[in-house]
Amino acid sequence: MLARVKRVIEAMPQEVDGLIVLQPENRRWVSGFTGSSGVVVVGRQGQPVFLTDFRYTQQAGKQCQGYEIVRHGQQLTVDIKAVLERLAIKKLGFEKDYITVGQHTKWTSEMEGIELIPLEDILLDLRAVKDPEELELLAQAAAIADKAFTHILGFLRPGLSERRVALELERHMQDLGASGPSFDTIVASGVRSSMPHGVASDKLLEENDFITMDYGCVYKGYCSDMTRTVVLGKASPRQREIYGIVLEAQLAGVEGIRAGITGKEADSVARDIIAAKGYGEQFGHGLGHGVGLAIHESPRAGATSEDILAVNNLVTVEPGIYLPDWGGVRIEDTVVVQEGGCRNLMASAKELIEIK
Ligand SMILES: [Mn+2]
Repeated sequence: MLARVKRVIEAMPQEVDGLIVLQPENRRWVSGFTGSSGVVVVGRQGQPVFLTDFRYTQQAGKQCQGYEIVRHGQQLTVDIKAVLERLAIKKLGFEKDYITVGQHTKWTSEMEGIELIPLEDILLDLRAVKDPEELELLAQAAAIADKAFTHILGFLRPGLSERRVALELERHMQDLGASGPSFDTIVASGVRSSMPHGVASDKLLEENDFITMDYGCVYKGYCSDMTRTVVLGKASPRQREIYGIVLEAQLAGVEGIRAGITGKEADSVARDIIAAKGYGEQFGHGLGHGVGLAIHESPRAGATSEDILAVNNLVTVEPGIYLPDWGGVRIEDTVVVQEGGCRNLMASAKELIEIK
């Protein structure tokens, strides 16, 4: 993990001489620690320190390679302060969007002599560019989601509840090695498919329903994210029409992804197609988002995003059309940004599938 620590030190703004990291995905990324409690302190010089309590000291010793492990007691702030003094850190950067007011107040009163400096999430930016090891885990997480889709096609039938379908997807992914779903599985059928985030309900699947399944898994800490919409039975002409527009937008969206463009430019490729067919207002969310240790991370691809896509960013491409009281369609892949194009991690078919 010291290669990542080095990247953090390089990215540290001039005004700080050290950084404290508590946000779970940031902490995991920079230290390798998979547990739920611990504090990372990185200075410009010296060995990085991982503070944790009795429950996690053995685990931290194994996982946080290159770190000094400090077992803290009841007075965590006192122990943090001792580490800061040892590393000669006087100006401490912290994750301003993660630390609570309560935490900050406590630090201010208990860490006299330390200047606390709120920072933008520099680790989030670093995490956006995946290394080969991360890309491999993300590809495996994606492959598990793909296999679950193949499985579910043989499982869907009228009379099943959406919740049962969600459970089947999740169970299948866990059978294949996933630790769990990467977010609350969305199974939205019939008119419910017009809700972009219709988490699986007790509604029963009915003949001629659109079924939108948006789901993914966590594999060794890394998330996958995909969406497919299928028809139970035979598609109506209207269902074919709407599906066809979303598919055209999605294919063009994937085709348009490449390093160097902004999130806004990526978004507009798909959005222009949907808008030209008169459904711009019914595509009310962004094209996609980064994926990694967290299900939603940098970069953002949306109508206002100035994020610039870089090689080895992950980004989802997930246009949709949602028509209240009728239904909706979304199709989503997760792709790896490359020079001049992208590599799609998802292999599942996107032509309209009718479940007979
Ligand atoms: Mn997504």
